[in-house]
Order: sequence, then structure tokens, then C-alpha cells
Amino acid sequence: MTSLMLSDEVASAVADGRPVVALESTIISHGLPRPRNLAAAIEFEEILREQGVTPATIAVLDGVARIGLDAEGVRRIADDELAKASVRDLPILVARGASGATTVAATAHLAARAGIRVFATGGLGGVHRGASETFDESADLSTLAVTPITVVSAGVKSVLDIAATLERLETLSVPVIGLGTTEFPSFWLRESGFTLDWSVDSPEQIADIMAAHDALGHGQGIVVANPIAAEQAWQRDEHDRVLSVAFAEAEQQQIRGKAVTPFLLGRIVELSGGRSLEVNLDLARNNVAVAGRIATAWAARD
Ligand code: PSU
Ligand code: MN
Repeated sequence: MTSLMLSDEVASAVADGRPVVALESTIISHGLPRPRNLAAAIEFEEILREQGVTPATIAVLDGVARIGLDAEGVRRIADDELAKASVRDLPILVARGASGATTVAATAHLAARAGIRVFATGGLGGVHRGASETFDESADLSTLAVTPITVVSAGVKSVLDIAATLERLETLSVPVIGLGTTEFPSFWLRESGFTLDWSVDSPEQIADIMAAHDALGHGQGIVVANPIAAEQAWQRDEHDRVLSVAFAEAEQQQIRGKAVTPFLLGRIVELSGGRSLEVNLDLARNNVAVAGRIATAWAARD
């Protein structure tokens, strides 16, 4: 049974030690609206190719975990109604011959299995507000505790509990390193109010840390926090206004449990007149570009 398959392009890049960056499919299937999502998926790959980096977009298609998609595969993650797949869903999809869009957790797991060391996403999953009662914490965190991959993100959305997310990453011994910042970013904004212990200025320094991490026998992931450029960030007062309206509506309409985040995210795009989506696309592009530079620095070490 072929359960995991690398595209020819990704297989040869990994075998030759050339730079490769993994890309997730849940952000395409569930995180961005159609038809912008297909354009974004194609653009993310293009940003990497322009740097001489091989993109490896990951998804489960017809029971095969695919590392590197062809054009039809990319179209499917954007257009088809794919289930959101985290790590625990992978064996079920494979055994049934089914398809799914992989979360950060599932993408990181599969990428690491394929020998890929760098991964770009938009925002990480984390600890949800109210998690002390609901126990709702993304498997992104527990997976990064056991998966040796460097994930570039713009932090986590302010709809999550950022303080608790950072505490959990500390407990799980996952390093969080600011790139050009000493503050953990909050997705649409450069700031969150939470200071990071470590900050570097260059992709080469991240590659140095990855090498030291390996030399020490560490098997965790590394989170690189890459804030959106100041001129691209959402205006703070608009961000605060939209989020407070969205939270108030969720409360009034008694939205509960797993329905809360999709409700909030949908309302945030509507209430901002699409501005939050433009910021989302910009920060994702930036993360892909930075991941490409880290993968290039990493490949240059050998
Ligand atoms: N955060 C975002 N956009 C996203 C996601 C998170 O800003 O699209 C997606 C990612 O795929 C992430 C997943 O891995 O949501 C986390 O979902 P959960 O909380 O159900 O683990
Ligand atoms: Mn959850």
C-alpha cells in the first residue's frame, strides 16, 4: 500500500539536499475563500520557485498522502469540499481511500516523514479561549513537540488565547524565535503584548539554530515568528473594533464550542469589508518567502 508519495520533483530535491518548503492545504481549503484560495496556492508555490526552492504542497488525495501536488492536485485542494485532516485523521483517510486537507499538524508530520525541514503557514493553531473548560487546544502544538520541522508563521490569531498558547509551547519545549522582532506577532498585527525570549535577524541564524537543535538530539519543531510588515498590517483600532463586534455577536447568538472560531473568522472578514483577508494573504506570502530563505540557508550548510 502506497500511503505516502513524494512527487518526482520533491523526491529529487530532498535526495539531492536542495531547498524544499512544505505548504499546508487546510489554509487553502478552509482558511481562504474561493476563488482567491486557488490563486494563493499557485502564488505560494511560485514565490518559492522564483527563489530556486521546491514547493511541497501537502494533502491526502484518494487515500495517498501526497508530498508535492501537480496542478490538478492544487486545483482539488482549492475547489473540492475536502475534510480538514489533522494527524489523527490520516490513517482513516488512507485506509478508506479518502481525501483531506492537512492542518499544520498533519502537514508537519507528513513533511518530516518525507525529510523536509522547513514549512510555511499563515497562523499556527493554538489554545482556544475558554480552553480551561473546553480543553480545546490545537493538535498543532502537541505535534510540534514531537516533529522536527521549522514552521514559519505570523504567530496566532488574536481570537485564540495567545498567553496560554505561548505557555503550552514552553511546556512542550518548542523554541519560539522572533525573526526581526522581540514580540510574538498576532497574525494581522505585528504585536501581541507578549515578549519573546529569543530573536534573530536573519534566515542563516535560524539555520544555525536548526543545526544546533539536531546536534543536541532535539526532535521537536521550531516556531519562527515572522510579523507582517508594518505597512501591510491591519490598522489596530479597526482590528480591535471588528474583533469586539464579532465576539459580542458570538455571545449574543450563543455560538458555542467548535462553532466559535469559524463564526468569528467569517464575521471578521465580513465586518472588515475584506481587509482582514488582504492582510491574511500578505502575511502568508511573507511567511512563504522567509521559509524559502531559511530552506536555502539550511541547504547551503552541507
Ligand atoms: N490559523 C489560521 N488559519 C488557518 C488555520 C489556523 O490563521 O487556516 C488552520 C491551520 O491549518 C491550523 C488549523 O493547523 O487551522 C488548526 O485547527 P485546529 O484548531 O482545529 O487544530
Ligand atoms: Mn480544536
